[in-house]
Amino acid sequence: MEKSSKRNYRPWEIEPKWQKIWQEKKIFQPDLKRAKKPFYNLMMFPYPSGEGLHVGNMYAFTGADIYGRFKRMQGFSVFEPIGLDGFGIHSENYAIKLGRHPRDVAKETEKNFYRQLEAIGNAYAWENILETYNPDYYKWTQWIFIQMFKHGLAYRAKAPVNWCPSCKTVLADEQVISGRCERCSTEVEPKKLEQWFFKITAYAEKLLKNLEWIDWSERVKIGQRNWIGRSEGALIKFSIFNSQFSIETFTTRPDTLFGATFMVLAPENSLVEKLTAKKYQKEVGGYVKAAIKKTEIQRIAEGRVKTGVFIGSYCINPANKQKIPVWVADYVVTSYGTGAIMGVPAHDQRDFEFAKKYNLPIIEVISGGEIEKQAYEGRGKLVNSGKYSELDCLEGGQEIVKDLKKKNLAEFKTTYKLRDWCVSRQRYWGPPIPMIYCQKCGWQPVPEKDLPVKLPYLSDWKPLGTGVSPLAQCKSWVKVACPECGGAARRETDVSDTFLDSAWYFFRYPSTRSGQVPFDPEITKKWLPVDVYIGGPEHTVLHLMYSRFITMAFKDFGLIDFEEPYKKFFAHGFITKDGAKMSKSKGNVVIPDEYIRKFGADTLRMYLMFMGPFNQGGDFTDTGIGGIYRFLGRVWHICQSSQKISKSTSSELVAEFHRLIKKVGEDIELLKYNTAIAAMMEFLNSWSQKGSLSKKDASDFLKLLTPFAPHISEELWCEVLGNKQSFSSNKFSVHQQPWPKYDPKLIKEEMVTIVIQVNGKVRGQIEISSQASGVRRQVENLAKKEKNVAKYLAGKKIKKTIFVPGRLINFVV
Ligand code: ANZ
Ligand code: ZN
Repeated sequence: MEKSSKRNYRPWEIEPKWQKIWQEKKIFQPDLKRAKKPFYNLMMFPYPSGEGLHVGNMYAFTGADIYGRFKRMQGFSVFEPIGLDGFGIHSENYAIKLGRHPRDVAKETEKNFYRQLEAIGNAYAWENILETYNPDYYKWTQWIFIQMFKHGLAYRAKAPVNWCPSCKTVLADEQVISGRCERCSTEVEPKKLEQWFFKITAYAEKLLKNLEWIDWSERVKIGQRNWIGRSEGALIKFSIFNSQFSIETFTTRPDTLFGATFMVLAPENSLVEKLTAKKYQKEVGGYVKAAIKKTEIQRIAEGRVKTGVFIGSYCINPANKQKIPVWVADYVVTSYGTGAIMGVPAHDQRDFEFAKKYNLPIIEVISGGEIEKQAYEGRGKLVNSGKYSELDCLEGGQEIVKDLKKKNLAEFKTTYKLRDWCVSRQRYWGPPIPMIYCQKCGWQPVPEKDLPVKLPYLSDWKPLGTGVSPLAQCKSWVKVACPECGGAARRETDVSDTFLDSAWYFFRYPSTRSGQVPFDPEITKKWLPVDVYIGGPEHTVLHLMYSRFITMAFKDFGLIDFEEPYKKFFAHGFITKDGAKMSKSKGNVVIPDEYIRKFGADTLRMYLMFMGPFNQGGDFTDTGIGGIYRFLGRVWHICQSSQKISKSTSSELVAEFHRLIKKVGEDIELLKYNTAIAAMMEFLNSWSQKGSLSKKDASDFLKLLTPFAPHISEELWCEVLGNKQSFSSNKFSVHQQPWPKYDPKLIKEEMVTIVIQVNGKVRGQIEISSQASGVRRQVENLAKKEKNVAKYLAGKKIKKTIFVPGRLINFVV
C-alpha cells in the first residue's frame, strides 16, 4: 500500500537544488592538469540570439551531454565545456533589428544564454566558459591571423567575391547557399573587391586524404569530398589561328579531344578582349557586361538555357589540326580550371545544348551511346580519333596527353573546386584584422605585444554598404604608426569572418586560464584532439572544413603534433515542429523555459531524446511530453515503495534486468537514445507487475537513468534509496558512480524450437532466441536457409507462408 508519508515528484524543487550542489561541489569540473583518463566531449559552439535557445538547440546539447555523462560513469574524466559564439554578422544583424548596439545586446544575450543552460542541467565545466567577443579571446583570434600571414597562408587579393546587398558584406563561397546568403537568404551579387584570403587550397589534398581515416558520419564526409571537388585531368593548349596567343583549357576528358568542335572562354577571361575581332566587339562587349553581373552559382545552374557569342577568332585543335571557332559563354566560369573549355558536344551535355542552339558540329568520338538527343557522357571505345581509335577511352586519353606532352602542348593536372577562404568582412561586430598598411613598407602585422587590437566602441556601427567597414569612420583609430618604419600608416578596417572565431575555440576551452598563450601546450597534449564532437550536419562544409584547416596549419607551425581536430564527429538530426525545421525565421520555435517550468528539465531532456533516433531528430508535440512525465513519476513512486524494493531481486526480473543494463549501455554508445529509453520503460512495466528489485539493483536502475534524467536520478539515488555518503566525501553523487555491469551468464537468451513445414509436411527445425521467434521476417529467413528445407524450396516459387509465432512456419509452394 502507498504510504502517505511518500513525497510527490516535484522537479521544480529538486532540479535547482541539485544544480546548485553540483556547481558548488564542482563535480563536473575535471582537473585539467592532472586528470588520468581525459575525455573531451564537445558540442558545437552555439551562436544564440537574444531571444535565447529553442528546444532545437537544447536537443543538440542534451544529446551530447548524455554521452558525456555516460563516459564519466565509465571512469573517464570528462571535460564538457560550453561558450558563446557571439561575434559576427548573425549577432550584428540581430542588433540591427532591435536598433541597439551589438555590445549591449551581447551582454543580455549572454546572461539569458547561461541561465537557460543552467536550467537544462548539463554537466558543463563552468570554469572554462568563453565568449568570442571577449578581448581575452579575440586577442588570440588576431594572433592566429598574424601567424597565418607570417607563414604565407594569408594574402590580399582583388577578386570577384560574393556580395550580400542586405548584409552589406562579402561572403565566402561556403556561405552562399543556392545563390543566396546563408544568413539572410538574400540573393548574392558578384563584386570585385580587395580582400584578405586564407590559403585553404594549400591543404586541399590533406583535407581530402584524411577523410579516409577519421571516424565521422559518412554523409558529412561525402559533403566535404564534394566541396573539395578533386578532378584529375589535363591542361591542353590550343593555339590561335594567325596569332601569337594560345588558350589553355582544363579537361577531365582528354580522350574526347578529337570531338572538340569549338572553344569557349569565360566572360571574365582576359583573352576575350585580346581575341575578339573588330566587327564582333560591340556584341561581345555587351554580352560580357551582362554576364559578369550574374554570380557563378546562377550561371552554372543546371537546366539554364545556354547563351554565348562567337568572338571572331579560331584556334587549332592540336589533335587533328582542325580550325575551330572561339566563343564566349557564361556557363564557363572564371574561377575553375583555366576559365576556358574545349567544347565537346557529343560527350558533354552543356556543350551539347550549346552546339544544338548555335548549330555547331557534333562529332562522336566515344562509342556506346546514342547522341541524337543528348550527349553520351559514359565510357567506351574511341572512334573518329585517328591512331587512337579502337583504344579504350581511359587508355586513349592517357596516350593523347602523353603524346601532346612531348610537344609541350599538354600536361596532366589535378584541380580542386575548393577556393581560398575569403576572411575579411566589411562590418563592425568582429575582431579587427590585425594588419597595418604603410605606403612605404606595405602590409605589416600588428606587433604581437600590441594585441589585442581592441574593437573601438562606435555609435555609428551599422554597415555602410560601400564596401568599407564602419571602422573606417573612426579616424583616430585608423591612424597608427608603421611597426616597421614608424611612419604614418593606417589600420586595416575590415574585421575577420565569424567562422575564424569558431575555427579554433576548442583549443581555447581547456586553456581559458592561460593568459600568455592561446593554448597551453601541456594541457593541449592531454585533452586534444577532441574525443567526440556532436553537432549539426549543416556545418559539413563551413565550420568543420575551416577548423580542420586551422588545425593542420597549427601542426605545420609546430604548435601541436596532430592534424585532425576531432577524432569522432557525430551529426545529429533536427527537431521539427508541425513538420518544418524549427527556426526563428519560420516562426515555429518552441522555447524550452515553459516546459522546464511545467514538467522539469529531466522530462524535457528525455522527451527530446525519445522523439526518434538522435541522428534523425523528430517532431515536437506537446502530447508526447506527458508520457515521459508520467514515466518519471512512476520511477519516483516505485523507488519509494516498500513492496517494490526488497532484500533481493525477484527471480522473474533478474535476467531482464541484466539484459537492460547491456542494452542501455550499448545503445548510448551508439547514441541510440530513444531505444535505450524505450527499454527502460518496458523494464519499469515488468518491475511494477512482476516483482521487486534489491536496493542495489534499484540503485543500478537509477544509474542507467542518470545520463538522461540526471536530477531525479540523483535525488532518488542519494536521498530516497539512501546511497549518499556525506557531501564531504568527494564521491557523493550518482554521477560519480561507476556504470553498472551485467552478468553475461544471466542474460543468456532462452531458445525455442520452430518447426518448419513445406506444404504442410515437416521438413526441418531451427533453434532461435525466444525474442526473435515471434518476428516473422527473422524466422522466415533462417527457415529458408535450413539445409533440408532449402532442398524442398529450390527452384520453387513460394505462394504463401503461414507463420505461428514462436512455434511453426509453413511454406506453401
Ligand atoms: C572537355 C570535356 C569533354 C569535358 C567531355 C567534360 C566531358 P569536373 O569534373 O567538375 O572537374 N570545365 C573546365 N573548366 C571549366 C570552367 N571554368 N567552367 C565550366 N566548365 C569547365 O569538370 C571538368 C570539366 O568541366 C572539364 O572537362 C570541362 O569540360 C569543364 F566529354 O572538357 B570537360
Ligand atoms: Zn612603414
